Amino acid sequence: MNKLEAENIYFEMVRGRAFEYAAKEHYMQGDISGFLHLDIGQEALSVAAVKAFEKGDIFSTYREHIMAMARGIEPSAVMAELFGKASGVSGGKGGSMHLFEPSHFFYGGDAIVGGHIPNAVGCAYARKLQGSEDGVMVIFGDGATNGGAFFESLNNAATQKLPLLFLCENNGYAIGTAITRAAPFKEQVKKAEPYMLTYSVDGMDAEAVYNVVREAQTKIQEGHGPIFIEAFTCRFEGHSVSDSNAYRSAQEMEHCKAKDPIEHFKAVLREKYLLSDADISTLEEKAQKEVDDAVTFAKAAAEPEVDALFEHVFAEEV
Ligand SMILES: Cc1ncc(C[n+]2csc(CCOP(=O)(O)OP(=O)(O)O)c2C)c(N)n1
Repeated sequence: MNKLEAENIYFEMVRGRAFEYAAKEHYMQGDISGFLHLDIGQEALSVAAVKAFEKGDIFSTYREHIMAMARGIEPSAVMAELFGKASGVSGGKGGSMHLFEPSHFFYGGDAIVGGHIPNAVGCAYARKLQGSEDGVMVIFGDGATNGGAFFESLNNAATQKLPLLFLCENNGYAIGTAITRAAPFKEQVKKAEPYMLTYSVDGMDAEAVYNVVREAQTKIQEGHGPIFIEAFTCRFEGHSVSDSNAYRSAQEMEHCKAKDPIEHFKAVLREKYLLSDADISTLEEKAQKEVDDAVTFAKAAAEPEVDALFEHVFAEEV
């Protein structure tokens, strides 16, 4: 990655974290309802993977606000969606877990854990038939790899040699269940090894994530077929805002927070890309301003019209 890309990734990671804290605050104040899954601690993966997967379609997990913004969806449109407003990215009818924007090739969030993985297989199959070389990336948590749909998807993608990148965000937990209690081993990459080329990466290291995703997309564009990446991450908050996170010890949380991806990447910016403290502060202030503006926009935005309930219920005829 070059200096400009590194600056942009840092900016988006910081903006993502500020966005998540603002969303949490407004959830507590009752401005946001429904589910709210925060991505604090996992920003390196959410930003760097999406930035590295430059072209092509992205199917994301429901922990997706930062990924949607990294794809180019405006923070105001994401925040307005959380507030349930008509100018939200899904018209205020999707909420936190359903940020869809086909014009950005972003098909985000599925309330059924792993339910989006077969959808990505279908999309990759369609893209292959259409002769597109860009590829499809599907992002999911470690918990999703225990479902049958995941194994069927691996099998289909490998058999059909589909242009599909499976990206597993292994934060060690599915709600409060440690992965080691739900699967026989910690590394979910082992499940994909018999089917396809696999990589493991430190998901708290933005540069490492960027490089491995970029390498995988290049291979996919060259006709290599499907690839699986497992990125090890750590979420700093509970599963959702209503989860008290009581199942993790103070010691475990301390260990987790010591790997803060923003602090880690800030050091990279200083040492490798020679950014000064003033340069870094400028990026941080700009990020906070964008989030403040997004909240102001979302608060003032209009509610959806009642008639909007009847839109997007059935597919339009093609
Ligand atoms: C098929 C299905 N089973 C169970 C649930 C309830 N559920 C919602 S989120 C979740 C945990 C998912 O964990 P993971 O895939 O690791 O993602 P993470 O929350 O860690 O990002 C579960 C079990 C669901 N929504 N769908």
